[in-house]
Amino acid sequence: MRAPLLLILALSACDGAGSELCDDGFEPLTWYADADDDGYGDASDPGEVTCTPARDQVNAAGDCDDSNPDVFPDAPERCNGIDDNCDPSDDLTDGQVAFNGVPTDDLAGDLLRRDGAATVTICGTHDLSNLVIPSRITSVTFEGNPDGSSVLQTSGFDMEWSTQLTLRDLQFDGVHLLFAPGQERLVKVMTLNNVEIVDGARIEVGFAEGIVVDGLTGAGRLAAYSNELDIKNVDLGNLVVSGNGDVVDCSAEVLTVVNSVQVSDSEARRFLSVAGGPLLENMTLTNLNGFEITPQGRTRFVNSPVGGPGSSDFKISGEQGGVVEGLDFSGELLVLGNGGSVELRQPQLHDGGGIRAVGQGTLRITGGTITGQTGSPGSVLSTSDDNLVFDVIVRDTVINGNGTSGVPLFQIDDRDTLELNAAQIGTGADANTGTLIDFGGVQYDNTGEVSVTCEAGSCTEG
Ligand SMILES: [Ca+2]
Ligand SMILES: [Ca+2]
Ligand SMILES: [Ca+2]
Ligand SMILES: [Ca+2]
Repeated sequence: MRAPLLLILALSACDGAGSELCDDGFEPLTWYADADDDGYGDASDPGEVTCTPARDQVNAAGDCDDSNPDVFPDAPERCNGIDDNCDPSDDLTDGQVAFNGVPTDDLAGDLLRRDGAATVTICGTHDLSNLVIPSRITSVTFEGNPDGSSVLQTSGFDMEWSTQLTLRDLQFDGVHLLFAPGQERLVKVMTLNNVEIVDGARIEVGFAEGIVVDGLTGAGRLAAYSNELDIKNVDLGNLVVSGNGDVVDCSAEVLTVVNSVQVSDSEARRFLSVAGGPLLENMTLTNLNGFEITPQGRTRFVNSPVGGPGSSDFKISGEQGGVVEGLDFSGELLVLGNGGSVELRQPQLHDGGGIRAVGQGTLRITGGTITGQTGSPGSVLSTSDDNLVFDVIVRDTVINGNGTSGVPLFQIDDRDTLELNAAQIGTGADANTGTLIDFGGVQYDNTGEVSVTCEAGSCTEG
């Protein structure tokens, strides 16, 4: 008896008219057009009561800008000159901060009262010196305006402990020391995303498990003491990563630099001194002045040219006994022995350069190509005239001169040794002297394939 009646009710309800029930037994809802797909319908839409809403209709209203998916009721209020949360009374304006998207005059109190993740939005310039970030705040993000107009000033945060600290879209103007003697660590992962560290400012991080830098500029300083560094899009004139020579227990460190440009200034040299072997990929190192690296372990260059215009010198120090792999270099390369050894694997040294080995140590060159004859004192490879012994061992390497008449390919001090093993003299050697080895004023001529050992003023072919 009842089944036919229910069928009739259902059929009549689906026309949306009256207060009758829909197929699912519920009353029809009011639906609003949501053109920007943020889940809130256009505030100006009076709505449609229906059981069968259109694809772009939602049953929440109040979107004050249905063309902007970032604007809707309860959206975080940002420093952007517009009302993000459809509450015109609390727009975030210049000189204000917001806590988790809500403008506040009591940031310290908000942090004390809450736990979990916190986002502090900075509009304009703010001094947040001595802000206390309690340990219940597990993740804190300081974010500004993507246009770079937000400035975070601080003489330091008082962080008890947070698993993550993020700085995003702002200028950092102050000092922040994220480590303290006697404390194991204050932050687990620090992320810098589109941050400018202004001249004179510095961020120093210790005991972080990871540091992620994606978009860093400015003349300030980042000094990091971390187990693992993942650095992207670095453009910083005064970068110090991985310590200043007194890094403790750096053997586990990993440094990855990808798609970065223009690391320059002498301070930047230290970021390559990473024990676990930094990987530098798709990176350009130019304008190097006194840039010096002390490789530890294996430093790898992948599609990352070094030197070129504006570079006055580039030094590799052997004191840690490291390997430099895939160095793509134009300029004069100074290898400082410093009592240790440097190994260049598969180097590509271009015209205009040359290698000068200075001091005491060992230089091994394996594979690759060395071209150029304009380095001091004019040879492709030379050792300094001093009282110290430098051993140079070249294996499976193509050596090209540039054809300058009378300039020996190798200029070796008579205290030093040179071993050429399956090295190949390639193009550009002068017809008369291109394969000449000047050994302490005594010259030896080798033609074609070279397999020769010179030691203490004498060379033997074999
Ligand atoms: Ca909407
Ligand atoms: Ca919207
Ligand atoms: Ca706003
Ligand atoms: Ca608002």
